Amino acid sequence: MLYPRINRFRQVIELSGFWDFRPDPRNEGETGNWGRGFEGGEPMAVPASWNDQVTDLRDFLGPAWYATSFELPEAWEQGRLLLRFDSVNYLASVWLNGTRLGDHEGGHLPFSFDVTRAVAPGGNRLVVRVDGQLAPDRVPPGNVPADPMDGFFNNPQHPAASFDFFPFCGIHRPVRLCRVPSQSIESVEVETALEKPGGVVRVRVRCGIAPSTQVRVRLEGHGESLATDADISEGRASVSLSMARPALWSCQSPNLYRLEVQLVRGKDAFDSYTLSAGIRSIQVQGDRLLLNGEPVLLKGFGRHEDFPVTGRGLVPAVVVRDFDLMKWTGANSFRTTHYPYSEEMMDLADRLGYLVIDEIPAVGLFFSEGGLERRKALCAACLRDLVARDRNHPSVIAWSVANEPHSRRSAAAPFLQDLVALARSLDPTRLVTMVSHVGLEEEAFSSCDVACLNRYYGWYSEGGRIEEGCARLAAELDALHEKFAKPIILSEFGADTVSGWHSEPPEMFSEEYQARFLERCIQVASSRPWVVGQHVWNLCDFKTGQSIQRVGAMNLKGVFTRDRRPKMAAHLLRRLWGGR
Ligand code: GCB
Repeated sequence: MLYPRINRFRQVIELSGFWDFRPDPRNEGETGNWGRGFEGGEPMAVPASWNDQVTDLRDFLGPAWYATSFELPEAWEQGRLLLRFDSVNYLASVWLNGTRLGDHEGGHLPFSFDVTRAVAPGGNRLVVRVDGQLAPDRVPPGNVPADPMDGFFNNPQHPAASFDFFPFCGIHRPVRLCRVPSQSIESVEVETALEKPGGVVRVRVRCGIAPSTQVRVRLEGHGESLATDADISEGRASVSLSMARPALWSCQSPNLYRLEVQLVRGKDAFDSYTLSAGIRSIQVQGDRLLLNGEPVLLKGFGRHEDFPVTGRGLVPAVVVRDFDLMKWTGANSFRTTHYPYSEEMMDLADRLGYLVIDEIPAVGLFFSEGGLERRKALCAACLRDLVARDRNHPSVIAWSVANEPHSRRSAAAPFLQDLVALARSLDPTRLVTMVSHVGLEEEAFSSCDVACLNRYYGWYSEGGRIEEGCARLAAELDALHEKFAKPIILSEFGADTVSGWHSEPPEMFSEEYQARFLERCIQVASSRPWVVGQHVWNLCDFKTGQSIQRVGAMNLKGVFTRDRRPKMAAHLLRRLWGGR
């Protein structure tokens, strides 16, 4: 689904602002026809989570109703109108002027409705029902029955998520009304490759079929200006553009070209879509990870879309701030733990030269109960939508199909292997991985390009004994490498740390302990050339549910606090990674 753009053929109205909001704890709204409109709404900011805006709603996960109204500009009565939601967590049902447009399941990916006929020339009333409750048959799941095989995961928390972040709910990213030509560009897929004698950019376009139309593709930048036309057959066209000496995209030089796709009839264009294209290659060769043919080490973080008051809502300033903090530490990479991030964040990753492991919201997957087929179908749908959304980003180097699935059950390996195979078939140009906490027992590692391992020896085990923890980490990394014979990313390691708490010698929860812990883990990883990535958990402290594991309902493993102030460990990383 194309990200909305404004140009001479395409217009966008953003519907962000204060919407009317009404919780529906007794689930009366559907039978009471609240889709037509409802009384008694209170103001609620969109985009943002509702949980931290209003005291009484902190643990309320829905259902709840949002409503807003808008008038259509006169000039918009021509063309096709799409209503696009960038992210609503978790289940969204949408009505326009009393007509139910449809539903969408899944919290972090965009969906849209064609509202050309539903929209009225005068006033319009848009109503959205959001249900973010936790249930075993959702992805990610919640309220999962305890399983003796899962040890750590049986720690109850409130709300009962089976993942370690607060289950924020609401309309989390912008809602936009988009006007496109009645026959328009529907999708653009860009693939780049380094082939002798230079670089190739392949572009596939899908569009509404318009008679005697051609697709024109123009690539500009870095002293090049290439253009080519292609015929459309059954709504599809593809072109290849070659360059002898392309300006490659890399972390140090995130060179981007401007790629414009037009639909042309005769001499006249009637639709246009522009995006940035970066030419780079990514591959695994033996034990090494190669970017543009050169070994690369991923230095960076897991992160969360999480900020005070706005919860999981998109705050563009926080996106900029987080890139600034990462740059300051010298990081060049992150994983979208544990769900797809905003499209705005992915755009900045392209511009700023970050290498991204892009993850579907398959966190806390379990395999002991019924409902496996439904969970798998939801994961597959997320993967399809994520690849469709993010495949044009040069920053994305790998797809991650799961984080810490409860893989000790026999149903896990085939489930995960099928997802890995699906990712590969959707996009053969990138790496595919999954993130494990069972290590040597993770059978699905054998089908991945890179094995991602989360480890907290010296924290959840070997507490207070960093050296013992690191010895165990070293031994396990060696065994894993021996068994799977592929590069490994240490995809999480970290220690909860109360900002301002000090102790020497270092004790758990002190800034000294976190700094020592991270330094030693990084030494273990760095002394093994086949450990091609070190992602610290976490960039910033973030909100979780309540449990005895989480002081003040916070995961405090950030090297920055939730309001983005550095702990000692941030300064350490900056020294180790050569930050600015
Ligand atoms: C993990 C999870 C992450 C948690 C982290 C922790 O392994 O992947 O979601 O937040 O551990 O801090 O326990």
